[in-house]
Order: sequence, then structure tokens, then C-alpha cells
Amino acid sequence: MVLKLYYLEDGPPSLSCRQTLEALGVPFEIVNVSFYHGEHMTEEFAKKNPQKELPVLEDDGFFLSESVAMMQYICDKFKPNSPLYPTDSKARAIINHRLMFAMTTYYAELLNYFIMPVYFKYERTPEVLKRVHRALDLFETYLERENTSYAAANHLTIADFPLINATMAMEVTDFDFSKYKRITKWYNDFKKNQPKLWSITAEGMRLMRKCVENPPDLSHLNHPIHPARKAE
Ligand SMILES: N[C@@H](CCC(=O)N[C@@H](CS)C(=O)NCC(=O)O)C(=O)O
Repeated sequence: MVLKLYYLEDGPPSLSCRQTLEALGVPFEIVNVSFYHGEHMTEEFAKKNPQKELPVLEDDGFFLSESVAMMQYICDKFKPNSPLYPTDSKARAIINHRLMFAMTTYYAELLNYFIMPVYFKYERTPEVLKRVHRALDLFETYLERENTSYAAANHLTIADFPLINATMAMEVTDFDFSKYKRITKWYNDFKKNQPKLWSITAEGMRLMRKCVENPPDLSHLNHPIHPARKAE
């Protein structure tokens, strides 16, 4: 049975998993799940992922969520010797570090400041912006210390995907991050050197930009956590 990727078209974690599958040339099928219609919030969807979040991978009856675990599983199962996720302990440790850094700090802070206010009634506060700058400073430091052309090595690895898809959130909201010279170079180099993989991010960005321009009213979802913005 072909792999299924339950997918949110403008969801950064979904984009990262798709990029992993594409980069490895693993055949898969996309199942678009509509956030707007709350398709991920049903009890039926909770059987696939009790967290009611996207993405989810289905591999012959095995369901896996959490994008980092998914990317690691895809590499380990389908292309165990790929440079995208090398088996050398130190190389892999650096990649795992960057993946965790992306989840707990970089994407987490950028998500709160740039993305969540696009979809829900959250404010962009100076306090959260401070945390964004800390995350950017840290990533800049890692790029500088390791002096690598990609996030975790001198070649593409799965660590690049969540960091690229988080950084995209700054571009989509026209936030100037050019003072972070290494991040800016790494981001622009990815676009230039990985055009096929970038096109996946670009498509997500195009859809997110529509929401930036026309913030959606998601009040019909009665979201259990996020405060809805109602249309005027
Ligand atoms: N840590 C998870 C995060 C997944 C996540 O939060 N996905 C968002 C879309 S980008 C979602 O499905 N949210 C559900 C909701 O807010 O109702 C991962 O990396 O896969």
C-alpha cells in the first residue's frame, strides 16, 4: 500500500514531511485535510492522531504523527543510508539537535509571533518578539559556529526543512530579518540550490499569504484552544 501523507497545504510541519518524501524519491499519496472545515478535529481523525494535528503518515495501517518523528521514520525505513539523515553518530546528533531546536525554540517562537495571529485572535506583542530574536540569534550562532552551508552539515539534511518552513513565516509577513546575515544567506541559498524542494515551501507560502491578506474567520470551528477572530 502506498504511503499516505495527511496534509495541511500551508502547514509548515506538513511541508517538511512532504519535502523529505520528495527528496528521497519515496512514492506517496497526499490526502489534503481541510483545517478550515475542521476535518482534523473529528473523532474519526483522532483515531489517526489523538492530538488532532497535521501532518500524519499512514504506512500500511501504521499511523505516525509529529513531523520530526515522521521525517526520521521515512529516512530510516526507506533510505537508511541517505545523506539526508546520516547514520554517523555525531552527524546525526547535530541533525537531531537542529530538529529539536526547530521544534522547541525556532519554529515554536516564530509560529507564535508570525503565524498564529494570521489564523487566530492573537496579538504580536513585544514580549513574543523578544523571544523571536533570541531564536534567530541562536540559529545565527549555530550557522556561524559550524560554518556550514546547510543547517546541520555542508549538504542538505532533514534539519533544513523545518527551519526553512519556519523562516518562510517571516517572509510571508514581510518581516525584515536581513540583519541575520547567515540565516538570510542559508535561506536564499536553499531557494536557489533546491528549487524543487523550495517549490513545496513556496506553495505553502502562497496560501499563507492569502490568509495574511484576508485573515480567515475560523469561529465556526469552536476551537478548544485558540481564540477565533470573527469577521467584522
Ligand atoms: N509538533 C507537531 C505540530 C503539528 C501541528 O500543530 N500542526 C498544526 C497545523 S500546522 C495543526 O494541525 N493544528 C491543529 C489545530 O490547531 O487545531 C508536528 O510537528 O507535527
